[in-house]
Amino acid sequence: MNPKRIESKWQKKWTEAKAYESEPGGSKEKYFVNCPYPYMNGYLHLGHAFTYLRADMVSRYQRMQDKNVLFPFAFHCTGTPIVAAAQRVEEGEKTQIKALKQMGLSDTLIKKFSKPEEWTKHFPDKAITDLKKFGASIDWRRSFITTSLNPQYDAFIRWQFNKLLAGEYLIKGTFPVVWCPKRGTVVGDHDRLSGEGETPQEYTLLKFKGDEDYLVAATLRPETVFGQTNIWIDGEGTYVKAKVGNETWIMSKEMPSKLELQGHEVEELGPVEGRDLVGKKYQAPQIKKDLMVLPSKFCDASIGSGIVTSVPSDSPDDYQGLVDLQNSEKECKSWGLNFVEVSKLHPIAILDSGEMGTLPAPDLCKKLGIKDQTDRNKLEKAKQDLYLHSFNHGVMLDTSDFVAGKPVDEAREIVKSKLVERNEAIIYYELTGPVKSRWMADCKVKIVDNQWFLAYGDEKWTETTELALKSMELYPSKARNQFEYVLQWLNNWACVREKGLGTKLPWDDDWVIESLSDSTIYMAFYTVAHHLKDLDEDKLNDTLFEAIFGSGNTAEAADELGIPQSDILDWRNEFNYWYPYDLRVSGKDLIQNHLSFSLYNHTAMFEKEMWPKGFAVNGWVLVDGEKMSKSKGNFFTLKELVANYSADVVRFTLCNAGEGLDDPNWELSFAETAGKKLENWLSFVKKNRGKGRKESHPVDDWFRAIMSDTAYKATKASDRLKFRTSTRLLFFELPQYYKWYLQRVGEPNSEVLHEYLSMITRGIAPVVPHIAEEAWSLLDEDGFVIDQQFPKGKQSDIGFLIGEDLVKQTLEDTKAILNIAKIEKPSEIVLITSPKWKWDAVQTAGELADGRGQVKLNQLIGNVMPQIPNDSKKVGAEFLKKWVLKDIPSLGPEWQERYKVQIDEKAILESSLDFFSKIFDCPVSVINAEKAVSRLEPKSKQSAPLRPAIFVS
Ligand code: A2H
Repeated sequence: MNPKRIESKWQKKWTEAKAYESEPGGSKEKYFVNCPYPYMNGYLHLGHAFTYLRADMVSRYQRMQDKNVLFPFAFHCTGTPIVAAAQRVEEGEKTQIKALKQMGLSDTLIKKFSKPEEWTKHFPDKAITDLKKFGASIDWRRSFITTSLNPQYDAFIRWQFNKLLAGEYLIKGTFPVVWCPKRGTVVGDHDRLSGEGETPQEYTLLKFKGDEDYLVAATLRPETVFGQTNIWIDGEGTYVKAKVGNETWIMSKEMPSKLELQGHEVEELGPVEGRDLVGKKYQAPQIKKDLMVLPSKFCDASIGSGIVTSVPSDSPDDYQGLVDLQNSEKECKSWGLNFVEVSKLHPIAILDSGEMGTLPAPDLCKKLGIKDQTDRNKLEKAKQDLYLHSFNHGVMLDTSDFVAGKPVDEAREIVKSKLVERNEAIIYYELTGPVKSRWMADCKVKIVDNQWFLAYGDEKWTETTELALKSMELYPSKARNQFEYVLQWLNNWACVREKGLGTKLPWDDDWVIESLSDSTIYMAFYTVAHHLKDLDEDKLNDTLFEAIFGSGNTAEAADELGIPQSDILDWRNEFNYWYPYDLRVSGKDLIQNHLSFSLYNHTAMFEKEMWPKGFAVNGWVLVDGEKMSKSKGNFFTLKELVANYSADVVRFTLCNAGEGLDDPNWELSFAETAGKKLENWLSFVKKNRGKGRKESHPVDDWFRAIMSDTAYKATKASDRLKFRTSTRLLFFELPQYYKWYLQRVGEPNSEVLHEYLSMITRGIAPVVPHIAEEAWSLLDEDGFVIDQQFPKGKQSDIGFLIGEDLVKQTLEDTKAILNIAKIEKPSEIVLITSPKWKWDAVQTAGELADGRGQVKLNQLIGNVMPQIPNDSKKVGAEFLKKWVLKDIPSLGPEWQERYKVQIDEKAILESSLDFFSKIFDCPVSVINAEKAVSRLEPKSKQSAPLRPAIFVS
């Protein structure tokens, strides 16, 4: 078998048949699935492939559920990555050129890559080829690229932004943003080399008044100013003096440039040694007390202002710093400090942190046994615990003046405003963590004026979006918490940039819409993209888009644009037919931005009936348990994988990699053997098609039931996108049952065999469509397998399935016993089934079991013993003990289910006696334990329901 030949054969046939070109209409239900378009600065890789495969499997599965499915695809080019990379090529930057070389691009081509347009042509073409070879069931007619390089899409985004502006979803203002100082631009999540998710965080910068200058200290907890006892600096560090406005401030060396970016006029005056500040006094804001400057080791001169206000009641660092000094007169002396004065400083209780008390920091430090201020791990933990706890539970005490009695979260805002109002503090921003831009510069916070924002922080808009989320189906459903959290926490989003590819703001040419903001409703664009391709640019305006997607009048639009009204109506109907989309499949990293933004924008742009119906999120692909990365050498492009293994093997391995929110794992060993497994299936089909006996056998019905049950379970799993489970059931477990079936019947029934071949072939078609198509053709069936029904089934009567399990288990047990007893040729086998009282006892145990299936022995004994016949009480007690302590733990969580029906074990085994006799070549009989005569009696005690005792001689 040559898998590549098979794959290209079927791909060609699908294309010729236009199998994936979806048209609206017909009697079938529609199903629209999509996934985030990839960014076009490289080839598609294993990570993309996983998400796209999931979308493709859904698309194929839904099609086999008799739906009219649409699965479109497009390419994202917006933003700075492409421009930045092109510029690096232009500058001849070595790493960038090496990266392109590694992608296999020729030197002549690389030269062309100094133009961004070249990227937007080259990579989409390659991605289409790669995805076609991967067997993706995409309607390629609807593909497009983003940005002004594509006039249709460009006009669509302009329409969106005009409408957002009119609806007041866009606001203009002064906001803190993440900024690249090298390139002079805002840096969105996707413009970063590292630091995705980091944002500006607000601090209150407290001002401490001295004789000639101010010390400034950043705090996250302005409400604690009432408990200030001293000021911390890094005694070994160097600070700077700078003129800020018309005051002189002392601060860290890094701070002046940060203050400048945040709108302050700053002039550096010269260095100040931390050592020279120690012992000086400055007047603290709010409490107006002169506080002493003390040295500390925890205070980092490079973070914030490098100066910290000390609140030992509520800050573990501050408390421990103080204790350390108070424990060492020598240390105090070495800094020239008055030890007695330092010893007099005590924590002041300012707020009640509930169960953590009114002096939580001292209590916590003592409880955790913190050695000194260098005990960082413990201190960090203490800080974290306390910070959250106080915020959620703290209430201000009477010592805290105008906020006494208020909860901490409220007090924080009030104190902050008061201090700022009185010019005792300013608002100041730091990043929550380091961010490196694509231009390899360390980013800072900048306050920008006249910036445009999408008002995701708006309460009303958020409420509507929460409503949309409520009505959605999420896969897996436990992703809901994350979405709810993000909607709560999302703030206004800087949606334009000064640079990069994209669509310009319709009313202000200076701004380009950034990449997470021009990608929120494009799923709607797919529905008509192919119709708009040949339209003149002057017809691409708001009137047209409003008529297709909004409340515009089609007749008026036709008139204005000179387009036949019937065309516009068709397009509008096509949008109405496919929309809303049923499912968007994405990596879980996009929950916090793209997916949530998309939901917001849908509620702003469309009527309720058009809001998305489902999101599916998945983890990030690991390679043999490790993160994929170029430096580790485990980075694979889709192209090379398909070339190495064949599409179906890559699909099969990816499908097997995982299915929930956890990171899926690409196992190389699975990929190595998957081809053989698929090949074996083809050979099996070839060998077995058209075979089988015509007569029926009692066990045929059992196998039919197993097939139906498997199909039922596989459908249930696939409905929830659990294609790994579904494939395991159909491709790995069902064949095990088939093996047993063969063992029982010798030759399979021809209808059963055909159903078996057909079922597995159809069942694996969403995952490995090429092999499935080949197998389908071997079965001489009509049409493509991709257009057939996914196996349908129903949940089988458990009693029926269990009967055969009993036979199978008994066979295995008998073999094991003969093995242990070292009997090669038995002369007799007697199977002894359980007396009724044992069944009754086990069923009672099932009723008493808790959620995890566990049973309390005493309770069971109390319930069951009175019912056990007198002559069996002793055996009964032993049986119950063994059942609870040994059997239940080995049976698994929902063991009770299998004992709900008291099947007639004796009758079932009796009908299989021929089978047993044949295998063991000796007489085999069954009796019930109640009838066991003396020689069998000792053995009979060991019987349990579904596990007959076995006597051999
Ligand atoms: B907090 P983030 Cl009551 N070096 O203020 C070390 N720590 C610094 C610092 C620096 N250069 N600059 C600021 N900080 C401290 C009050 C407070 C603070 C209380 C309780 C907890 C607490 C009084 N000290 O912070 O992780 C400042 O101390 C615990 C989270 O760097 C500031 O708020 O963002 C906090 O760390 C900033 O922490």
